[in-house]
Amino acid sequence: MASNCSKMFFIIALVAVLVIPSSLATEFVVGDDKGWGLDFDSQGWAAGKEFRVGDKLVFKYTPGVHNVLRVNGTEFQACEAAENAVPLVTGNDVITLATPGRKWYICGVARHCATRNMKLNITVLDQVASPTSAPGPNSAATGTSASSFYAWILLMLGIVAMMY
Ligand SMILES: *[C@@H]1O[C@H](CO)[C@@H](O)[C@H](O)[C@H]1NC(C)=O
Ligand SMILES: *[C@@H]1O[C@H](CO)[C@@H](O)[C@H](O)[C@H]1NC(C)=O
Ligand SMILES: [Cu+2]
Repeated sequence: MASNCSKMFFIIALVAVLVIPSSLATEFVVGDDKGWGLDFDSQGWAAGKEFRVGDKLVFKYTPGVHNVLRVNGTEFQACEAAENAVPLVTGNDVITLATPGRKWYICGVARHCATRNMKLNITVLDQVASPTSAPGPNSAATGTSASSFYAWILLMLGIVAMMY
């Protein structure tokens, strides 16, 4: 028969399973308190930060004054996006870093990129493996996040099972 105690553990386990994977992702506010603005110190801001798949970049600025364009390396160097590129314009633009590799962002308003350094390039790394995830025979480098997630579920289910 389920006691109050085991019910409590079940709830704790559920919360852990739901909360822990998302807490591994980091949200980076570009420019921190200053936000995304003129004379952006790209190198300074990015220095010492580790960007990983699943993390988010938040570009904060006054709408209409700036915008955010995702560009490639060539466009970044030239400070010019493709003709059909659609800028993010809300002033609170959230970009989820979905794939590893180099990423480039510029402001497309006036000549903010070319003359006021409104450009940001980062390198996104693979998701970090959780120390609780035991590497299984089928675990690939890209599968570490999913397997640590399932390891947590198994662990929590095990705890719940022991309570009954
Ligand atoms: C970047 O995008 C442009 C189109 O705007 C394309 O012509 C160019 O080949 C791309 N460069 C790279 C390195 O992907
Ligand atoms: C950003 O671009 C500069 C110059 O192109 C390069 O030296 C730097 O390594 C890049 N940074 C990242 C994080 O890719
Ligand atoms: Cu701008």
